[in-house]
Amino acid sequence: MVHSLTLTQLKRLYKRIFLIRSVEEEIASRYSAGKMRCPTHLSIGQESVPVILEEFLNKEDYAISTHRGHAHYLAKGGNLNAMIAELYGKETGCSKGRGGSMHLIDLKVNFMGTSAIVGNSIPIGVGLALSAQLNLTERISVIYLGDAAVEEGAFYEAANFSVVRNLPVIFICENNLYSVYSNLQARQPSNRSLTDLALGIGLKTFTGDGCDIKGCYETLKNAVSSVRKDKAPTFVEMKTYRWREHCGPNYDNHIGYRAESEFLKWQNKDPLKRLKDKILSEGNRINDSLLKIEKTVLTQVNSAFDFAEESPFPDASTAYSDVYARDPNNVKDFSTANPVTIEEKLYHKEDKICYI
Ligand SMILES: Cc1ncc(C[n+]2csc(CCOP(=O)(O)OP(=O)(O)O)c2C)c(N)n1
Ligand SMILES: [Mg+2]
Repeated sequence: MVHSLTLTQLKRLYKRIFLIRSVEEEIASRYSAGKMRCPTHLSIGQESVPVILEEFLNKEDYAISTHRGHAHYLAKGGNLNAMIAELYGKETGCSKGRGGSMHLIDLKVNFMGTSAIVGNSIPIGVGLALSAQLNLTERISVIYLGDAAVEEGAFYEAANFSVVRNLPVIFICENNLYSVYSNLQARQPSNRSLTDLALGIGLKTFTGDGCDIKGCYETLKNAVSSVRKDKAPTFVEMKTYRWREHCGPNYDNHIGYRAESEFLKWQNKDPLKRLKDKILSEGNRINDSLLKIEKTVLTQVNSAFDFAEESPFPDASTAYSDVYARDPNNVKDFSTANPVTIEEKLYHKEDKICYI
């Protein structure tokens, strides 16, 4: 035993955090090749919260997330190959190549989607909690959000509704201190925390350090129990830090919106490294078993990239399937040799074709 976690549990957590870290490091190293054409928000440094939370979730529970959602999707059990293929815009992607990094979904594991619009997934997650309650299920709904999403009107409306209706919802706020380049200090009064705001709405609240594996485990365990057993809509503020730029694969401390010393302070608290050190302190022979875990994971990651690279792009004739809006003046039907607008095609051929 290390703290209250068994060695088996620690190794399981390590494998899953290592997987997410490796996937995102690989995205970062391959990004400049230009094959992943979507904007990509990495959460390197922030991975432990969703992985530890997953220890207390069931497959039936819902989860919904944000523009920075790779870790949330993978922690919930989202298909890795389909995620990487999505970043490559391929037909085998989880959104059939139409969504990219910010639109991940895997309904098989009740990962209900991610969105580029800050705060947008919050009311949807509360709606999922309402459906769970109305259908008399034991499901809970997990809503991942960033610190900036707490500043959106949608948060207040949805959080208030969840309190009024006592919904089985848990707001997991990953407070990484920044909204793009703006520190919280520039956005909130110094004497008010995000947890205070949530408390004021009537949510049950918890605060924790996302880099402290044991503390994070205890906090999330209690928070999930508060939703599941005490039936209280709950808000968890987890302090964390993104290592790389807001959007893209690079480090950007040199541009001046945050200090290198701040970055180093957080990097020194790397949850993956701390976890590895804890496991290694358990005995001499453990190093081999960690190496084995790492090798298996890296094979899995490489094969996901191979899968994505080898997958076909969606056929041009399907360009208007599964989309909700189009500009009729600018829409071409690529299924014909000489593309015409859909309106022209309908006019000329009187086909009954539904493109939207
Ligand atoms: C409604 C809306 N406003 C602004 C933006 C531009 N934007 C994209 S991400 C982001 C910052 C979000 O910060 P936070 O919620 O803390 O998440 P983080 O990026 O730190 O993970 C902003 C302002 C947007 N996408 N949607
Ligand atoms: Mg943030």
